[in-house]
Amino acid sequence: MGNCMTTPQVVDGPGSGTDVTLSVGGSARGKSIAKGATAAAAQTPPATPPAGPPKPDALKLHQMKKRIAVAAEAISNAADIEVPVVPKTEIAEKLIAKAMEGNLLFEQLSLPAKQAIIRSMRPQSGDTDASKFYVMERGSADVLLFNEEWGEQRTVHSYAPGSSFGELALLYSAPRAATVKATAEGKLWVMERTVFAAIKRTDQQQVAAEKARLVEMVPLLALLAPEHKQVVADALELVEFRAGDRVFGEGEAGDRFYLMREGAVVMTREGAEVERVKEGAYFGEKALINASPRSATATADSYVVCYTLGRAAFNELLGPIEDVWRYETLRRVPILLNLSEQQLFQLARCMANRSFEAGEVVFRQGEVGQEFYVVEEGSFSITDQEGRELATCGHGQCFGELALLNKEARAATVHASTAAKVLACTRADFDTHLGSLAEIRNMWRFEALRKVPLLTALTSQQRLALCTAFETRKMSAGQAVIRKGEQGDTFFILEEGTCTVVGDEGQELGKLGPTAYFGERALLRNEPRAATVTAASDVRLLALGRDDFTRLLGPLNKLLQSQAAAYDTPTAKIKKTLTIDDLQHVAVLGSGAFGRVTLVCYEGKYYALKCLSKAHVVQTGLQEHIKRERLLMGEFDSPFLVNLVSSFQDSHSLYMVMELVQGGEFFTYLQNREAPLSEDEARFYAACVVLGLEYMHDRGVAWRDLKPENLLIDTRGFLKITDFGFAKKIAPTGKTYTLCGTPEYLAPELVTQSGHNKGADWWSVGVLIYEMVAGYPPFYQEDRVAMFRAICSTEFKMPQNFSKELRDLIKRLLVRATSRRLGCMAGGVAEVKQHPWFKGFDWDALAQRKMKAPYVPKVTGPADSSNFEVSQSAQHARHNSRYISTGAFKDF
Ligand code: ISQ
Repeated sequence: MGNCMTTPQVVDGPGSGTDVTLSVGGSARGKSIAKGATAAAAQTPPATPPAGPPKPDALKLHQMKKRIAVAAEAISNAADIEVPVVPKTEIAEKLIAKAMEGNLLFEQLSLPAKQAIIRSMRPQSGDTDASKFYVMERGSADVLLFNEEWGEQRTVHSYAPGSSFGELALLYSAPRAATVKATAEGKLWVMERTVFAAIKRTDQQQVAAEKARLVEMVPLLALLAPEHKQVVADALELVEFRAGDRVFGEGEAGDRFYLMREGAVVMTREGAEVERVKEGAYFGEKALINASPRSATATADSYVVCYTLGRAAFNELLGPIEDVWRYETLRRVPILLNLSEQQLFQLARCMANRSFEAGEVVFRQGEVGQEFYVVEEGSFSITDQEGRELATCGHGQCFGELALLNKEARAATVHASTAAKVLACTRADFDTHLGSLAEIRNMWRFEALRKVPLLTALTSQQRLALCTAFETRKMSAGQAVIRKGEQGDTFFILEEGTCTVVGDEGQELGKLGPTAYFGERALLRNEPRAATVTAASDVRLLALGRDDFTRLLGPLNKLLQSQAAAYDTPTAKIKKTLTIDDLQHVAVLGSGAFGRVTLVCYEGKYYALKCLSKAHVVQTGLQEHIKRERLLMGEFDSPFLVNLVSSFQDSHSLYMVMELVQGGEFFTYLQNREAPLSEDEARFYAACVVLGLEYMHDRGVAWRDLKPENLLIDTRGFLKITDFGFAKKIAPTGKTYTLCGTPEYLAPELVTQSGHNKGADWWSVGVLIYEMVAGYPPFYQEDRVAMFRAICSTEFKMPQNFSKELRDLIKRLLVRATSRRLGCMAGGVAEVKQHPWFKGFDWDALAQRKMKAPYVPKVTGPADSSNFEVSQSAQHARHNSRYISTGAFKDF
């Protein structure tokens, strides 16, 4: 909605800011800019910004225009982009290198990547455009800016040899808001966005792969889970040494370890060389365990580049390495599978080290079990009464685990078959630190059930009863869970993996992800199965038989019947393939460059119809975004997201029929208020967003476009997330690189394009909460480059009126390092929900929508569109650009 039905715009629209960009059309020709010519884009902030940094007063939301999203062109394969090599003088190379120094965009690049950029820059020729970055070698130019207040164009800055401008253009296509006019004959070097992006992407990927490879080599880290190795790799810092530099000295307390990227380091003991550590090797790793003295002196034998990580940083990220090892062992123990990462760490900390001699008995059959063991080293033999070996148990395996669940007698005897070490934990220890395992397993299931939309109306008591009745079933990819026409007697909830709903001809009707449920209709209505559901991956299901279903959900039969009947309500999918002629137009709800959103009527029910011009989508290269949006919306089903009901297309347009949300845009609501929100009000809205994000993140999807413009208020005052044009599934250890989002809300890792994931959404939550209570966003600067700099250096002022808890929450969300950002660490969304600012907030009541919203919009009937403000011109806007079919939307 920010961009109207905000299909993202690659080209930033006018009025979206005051980026200083080049006016094209001057007489710049050849390799030089002639005196008097107007030339290149100037997004670089003038040394003294003309209007000075805006005062918060000037930023009140109610004076703010809707902010438009930006997106860089996605590069599917950076290797396909040709990177030119343009010969230049040494002077020119040095000048370009100097101009790049201290520039945000080049900061994180490796030396070879910087050199590739310098080599690829070519002399400016012909007209300039907005997708380039320029370095001036000779000449001078003025930056001219028109400002409505001045009523004229003024020179706000001048460029001299060595000046650079246009770096914003390297991020995304920016608007032209100022003119650069040459004042003396000159020469410019130019860099194109796609070339820059290709060099940067290749560099980031190479660096990431190199770090991952190096981390993989260190035996101390071998046990870490892939996501923890990724955390370590991300935290590695680059350091350089000149030949002869001492890295550390013998006897010094070790505080960090090193991974060699380039060069060689010599290790000496009492002056004598003991080892040479070369490229690809590592040293000093014992420092990760403790500060024991270095056993040798390390000296750079040549120019050395290496990655390093300190123990303190490691501990801050993952905790002491010994606990991490224990954790890694524990997470492979089947009985503990359902414990959260936090609980496993807690358990790791409370387990004791025990050693056994070869032949020593750990426990005998018939004894009452008190302890549970995880093998660290050596092996154990499990034997029956007759001394027959039933099994053996080695590294990472456990035995005696039933002692954690009940006080039964041991069923076998266990003795050490070699000298062995174990981690041991008694039930009493376990109960003291974590509570009863049986209860924890139920609690975990309880939490899982809380997320099942069908069950939100159940009381906690009822849900708890369900937990014990569910039985876990595992199925392999390809197996049918239920078959159409069969008499069903089981209700399923998908815990892990994906299932496919299959039609009569074997065609895919839809995908189901974790928390999706199926099979209840056959039980409620005593009908045969209405569809076939197959496991699309290996899945874990919770199964509830007919008796338990009737017993436990029987009292709720009426409610379940009506929820099942909700399949026939406005959020239920429309089965028939619609055409635009099936829908009756009622009103326009929003409009933008791509098309518009209208209120429509179909068979007496009202919907929001988003209509996108195919020509526009193709012109702006956003086909993939739109297809992804359609696909993800089709999979989503949450009260905190706008749900998709149907989609179709014709020769001109793509259509998405959505549930109608009538309370208007949250942005409009904020704008029309006299004052910003109170913290209580903001907490309610933030919580709605947190639940919406939790739903998406649980499915591996990062949203990437949080802002008030993309939040709608429903008739009861709850927020719903709309616009999933930037939403993307990202693998748990994966990252994605293309910049997209709304400048004010971009996380630093998006600005620097250093790879991001769903952690970027938690940064945006920080921006949103700040903006709701302050009335303006934290990093806002008229000058975008200055704003991006402020974002990357997390420079913002905390308003006086923010409570202590709010300050703390914002400080923990607006953290540059994702590994230390709230929501991104081990505890995930729970870290946000449990923050003191949310103390006492009833998350359950909100999830069940049993809470009173601070504001309930006036809605007079199902066709009322009055909460949407649409200009006259938007009412009549037409989006009829011709589109010649290329098959680009065949899967829409
Ligand atoms: C109203 N209801 C649902 C979705 C919408 C998207 C854009 C504008 C209005 C809407």
